[in-house]
Amino acid sequence: MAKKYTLPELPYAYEALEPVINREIMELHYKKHHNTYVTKLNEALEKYEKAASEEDLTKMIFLQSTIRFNGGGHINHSIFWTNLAPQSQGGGGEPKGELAAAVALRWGSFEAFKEVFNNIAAPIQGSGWCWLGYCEHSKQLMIETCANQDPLYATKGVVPLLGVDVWEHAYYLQYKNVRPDYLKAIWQVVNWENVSQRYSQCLEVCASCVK
Ligand code: MN3
Repeated sequence: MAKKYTLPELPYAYEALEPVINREIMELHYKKHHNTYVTKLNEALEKYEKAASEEDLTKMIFLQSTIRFNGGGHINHSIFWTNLAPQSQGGGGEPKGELAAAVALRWGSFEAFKEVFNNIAAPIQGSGWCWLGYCEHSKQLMIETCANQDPLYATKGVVPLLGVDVWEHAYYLQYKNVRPDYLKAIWQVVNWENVSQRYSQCLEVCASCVK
């Protein structure tokens, strides 16, 4: 039996990110959108397992795009919820320590980084994500975009640290068509502790590779 994926617990209440992201968006985004990715991923994996047992390669290939889309949606949103935090629980502010130093080294300052990030995220055509990631080869931070629900590591080999969902479902009910306003506001609820932990894990992995 294929593993059943489940919706991870949301680490805060639906209204906890207000006024940056309102309750209605969070509730729909988590309970409808993310939940649907999980349900469809499980259905597709079950069909894939059956197709594999029947050695039906055509069916297996046919199912791959469904697995990529819904599996990616599950991976991306599972990271996204933890990348955010209410201001009462440490959301907003600036990165500290090693991550702050790496951001300053790459973009000059935290303010400059945010500007570059938003300038890349705002014009993403259609639906997608903008990521702060870590490239294990160049050992550098980078900003990358992904279309649809393509997961960053699986499609670009870059470790995801902070993802911003720029699908309209992530902001439209509150910000309408003005994606730049959503991008400007979201920094107030970024959980830099979570992003830093992800970055530290990358450095630890790299350190153990060298040995
Ligand atoms: Mn989404």
